[in-house]
This record gives sequence, C-alpha cells and structure tokens, in this order.
Amino acid sequence: MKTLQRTLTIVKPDAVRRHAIGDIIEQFEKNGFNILCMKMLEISKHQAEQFYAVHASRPFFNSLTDFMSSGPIVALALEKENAVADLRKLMGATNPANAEEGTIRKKWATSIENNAIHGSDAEDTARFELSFFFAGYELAQ
Ligand code: FUP
Repeated sequence: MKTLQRTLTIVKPDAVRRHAIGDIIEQFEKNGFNILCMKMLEISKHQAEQFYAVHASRPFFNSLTDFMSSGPIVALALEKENAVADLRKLMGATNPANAEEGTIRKKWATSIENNAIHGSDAEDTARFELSFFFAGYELAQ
C-alpha cells in the first residue's frame, strides 16, 4: 500500500527575486509531488524567528531571519510517497558548493544563506512547518 507523506517547502526571497518560482515549481511537478496548497506572502522578522526557532542559538540566526523577511516567499504544501526525503534530495545540499548536479540549489542557490529553497527535514518538522503556513481547513483533502 502506498503511504503518502506531506512536506513544507518555501521558495526563498532570493529565488523569488531571480524569477525562479516557475522553474522550481516545475521541478516539484516533474518529480511527482502533488501541490496541495500554495501561497505567496511576506513574513516579518518576528515570524521568521518563530519559524526558525530551532536555530535560535546558531551564529547565522540573525542574518537568516533578516534574509527570510527581506521579500516575498512562496510556501507550498507538497504530497507524495516519501515526500520529506525526496524533496531533500531534489533540493540538494544546504551549501550550494556541495549540491549535486540537477538539484534546485545547484541551479539557483548563490550561497549557504541565499540557497533558494527550504524543505522540512523530518516528518515531525513537516507537521509543525505545514501548520505554520497553512490552516487545517486548507490541508483537509
Ligand atoms: P537546510 O535544512 O538544508 O535548509 O539547512 P539547515 O536546517 O541546516 O539550515 C537552515 C538554513 O539556515 C539554511 F537553509 C541556510 C541557513 N544557514 C546559514 O545561513 N548558514 C549556515 O552555516 C547554515 C545554515
């Protein structure tokens, strides 16, 4: 039996500025992800701090949350079998210098911070992150 899994992805402000939204969403569809919900929005510094709370003690936290609140982003709820791991594979390594050929970060990321895309790193993180951006009624399908 197939077990569908959901994950949260964000097209980050750098990728939106570089007009990469369409290309990145095409990659989701070509790689078998169903798009359940999608919204373009801007988040405040405070909201970025809440989203990335697990990184609060890291040296890059201030810069990361400035960056994530620096312009529009696109948040999507994706679904497929093995969605969390498959999206991580499609994204590529956090640092684009280490990203494999054919990954979204290899194509669009310009630095470890301006790395084009976010994807949940585990099933429990995905639950928190999906509920951060989408209400229950939006995900009820
Ligand atoms: P990832 O899950 O690949 O997005 O990476 P992490 O959860 O380790 O980090 C979250 C975000 O913090 C990254 F997308 C970019 C940023 N970051 C930095 O800016 N500098 C670092 O040294 C590590 C991460």
